[in-house]
Amino acid sequence: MAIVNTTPDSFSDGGELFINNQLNADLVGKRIEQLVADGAEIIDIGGESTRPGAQMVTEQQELDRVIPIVDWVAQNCDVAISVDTSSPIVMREAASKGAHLINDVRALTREGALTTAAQTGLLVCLMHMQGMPSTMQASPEYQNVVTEVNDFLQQRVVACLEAGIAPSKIWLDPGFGFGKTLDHNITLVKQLPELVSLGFSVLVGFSRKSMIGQILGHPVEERLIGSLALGLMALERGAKILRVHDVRATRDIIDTYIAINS
Ligand code: YH5
Repeated sequence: MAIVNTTPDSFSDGGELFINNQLNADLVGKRIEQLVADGAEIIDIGGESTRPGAQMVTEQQELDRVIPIVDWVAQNCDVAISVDTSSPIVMREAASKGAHLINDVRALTREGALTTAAQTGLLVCLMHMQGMPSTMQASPEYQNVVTEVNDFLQQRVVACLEAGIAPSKIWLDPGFGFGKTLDHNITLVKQLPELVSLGFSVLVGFSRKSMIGQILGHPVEERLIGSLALGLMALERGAKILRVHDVRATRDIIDTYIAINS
């Protein structure tokens, strides 16, 4: 899964799709064509920055950023489309333009999100987060991070099933860096098989995140190798989808992993 961030303040892929503070359709199109050529199977399009301390975005801003790109990818690329949103309106509009997956870092907890997601019939990725993006890294605390994350996701699965979403359409994600210390993130990697054992496809997102900065002491532009190492460890522990910035290198990791495990 390739990340396409349409927020100008993105810290990890620093507004490269913008000219004069305006999202540029040509740049976005070229970027996505490159991601597909590099071997991406899913394009994850997001219009809200959820990195620690990021600004809130209005629903209209999110629609304006995300929907034209979903529409363009559906018309021009042979790739699955994921929309990174918590907003029912964005979910509905994206579905009408041809999206395949709703990637919600709030696990469909917003008012109306669960019923809307069910109505679209799309795949859903449920992610765990402690707190809200603005404050989540202030002082994350758990009695037992693995059971708390997995129990939360299991509860959201039950809510999805009750709303009429088929189990085959549900993916789970422990939410690396979302209200978690380095210790919490490391424990979640080590014990990923417990989440995998719930029986759903597991997606992980480590790409360039600060847990790699904390392990290696590297700035964001030097975190590729750490991202790949974590990705391979997650595959070994049963993860099925890697959400990444660096598609070509990740494609090589996955293809090598598959060659040994088939
Ligand atoms: C995720 O894990 N993450 S947005 C801070 C960084 C680098 C990257 C430099 N959406 C996830 O990618 N959706 C995001 O520091 C996500 N899983 C799912 N399902 C944060 C992000 C990032 C933040």
